[in-house]
Amino acid sequence: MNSLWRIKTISPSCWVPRCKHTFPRGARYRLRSNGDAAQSIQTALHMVFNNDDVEDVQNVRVLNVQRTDHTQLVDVVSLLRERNVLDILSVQADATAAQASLKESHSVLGNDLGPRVWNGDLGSLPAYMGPFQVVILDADTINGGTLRELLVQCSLMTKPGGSILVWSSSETKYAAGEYEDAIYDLCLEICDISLHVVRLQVPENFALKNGIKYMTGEIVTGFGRGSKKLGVPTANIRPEDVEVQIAGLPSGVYFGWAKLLTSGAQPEADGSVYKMVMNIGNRPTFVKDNSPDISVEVHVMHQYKDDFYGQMIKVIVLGYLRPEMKFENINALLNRIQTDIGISKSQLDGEAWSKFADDPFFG
Ligand code: ADP
Ligand code: RBF
Ligand code: MG
Repeated sequence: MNSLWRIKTISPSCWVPRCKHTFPRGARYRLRSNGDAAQSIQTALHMVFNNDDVEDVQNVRVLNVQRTDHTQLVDVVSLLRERNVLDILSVQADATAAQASLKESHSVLGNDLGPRVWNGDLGSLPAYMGPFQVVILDADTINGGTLRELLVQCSLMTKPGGSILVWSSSETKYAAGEYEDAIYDLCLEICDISLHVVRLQVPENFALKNGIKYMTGEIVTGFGRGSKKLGVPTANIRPEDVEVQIAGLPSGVYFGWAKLLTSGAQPEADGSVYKMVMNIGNRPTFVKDNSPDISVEVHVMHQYKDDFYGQMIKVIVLGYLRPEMKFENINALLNRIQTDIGISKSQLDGEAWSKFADDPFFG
């Protein structure tokens, strides 16, 4: 599938108002840094943007993450604006100075879309500022062991079908194998690799890398950590029942459809098919020392009258959202779970996944 198509399929609800005036086409901005950086950025942009697709490009929301080097910030923004990209958010450590350097080259009036700078680090970027269709990452921002950390954060802020472009001015800073290690449990795929740029992509509709999974298992008691009290009850499936299906899956958060099997069950429970969100893993927020105690927990998006311990549940797992993470506190975890639920709901209502509610697997 080509990049043009991807840009055209941004969900309308994520669109930002279109700017009245367009940036002059073909306008050139003085590039103050060395040519290699500009060339690498151009290569990166070329991987996703098509210059003839101006109307859609104006609706693309871009996140630019780079080191505190104002000259280069101006470069990325200039090259984006040459392609008529208007909605650009830059994240830099020294945001005040960066904003001043941007003002010199691009002025943004009133509510017009234009380059903005976020004052703070990537981790504290409010969710409402995203999600982004394109994330541009300066590889020189990445030090030592933080490639994975940055990619985790970026992947959480990228729309399905969107791209993360990692560029460097000298040569590709990391080998392909290092990217593979960094993203093995992220909702990302390596799509293009060139000497100066790597393009990673969030799969369309968060589709699982190795295809849909069908699972049937008995609901057992969990770890009594009271997820019901927190408003998110999770039916724990006996891990042995789904051992084969979860074998190749990373710990993390999935979504799909679920149905309780009611025949012979006590008490008789609602046997309709409902949306579900599922966590596979060892709950690092609560459990220390990498417990081998893997749980498979399903939150069904329905208010049942009774508990249904001991009953069988069938689930179809369709999409993968994110790896399991260690949160600072329960509130942070609950906030993220609410986001997971929201994304899952809208995905399951979409064309790709809604039909699976009627899958013959559910009988
Ligand atoms: P446990 O630690 O035993 O899993 P929870 O607080 O997670 O306890 O509650 C889970 C139980 O709540 C499930 O096993 C099920 O019987 C019941 N339950 C009621 N409504 C739901 C729901 N919408 N999704 C999942 N489980 C639910
Ligand atoms: N626990 C974690 O420690 N980290 C997570 O990232 C995490 N994500 C979850 C996402 C969803 C949608 C659900 C339902 C649960 C998640 N949990 C996570 C598990 C949570 O800690 C667990 O439900 C409670 O500890 C109760 O067992
Ligand atoms: Mg539970």
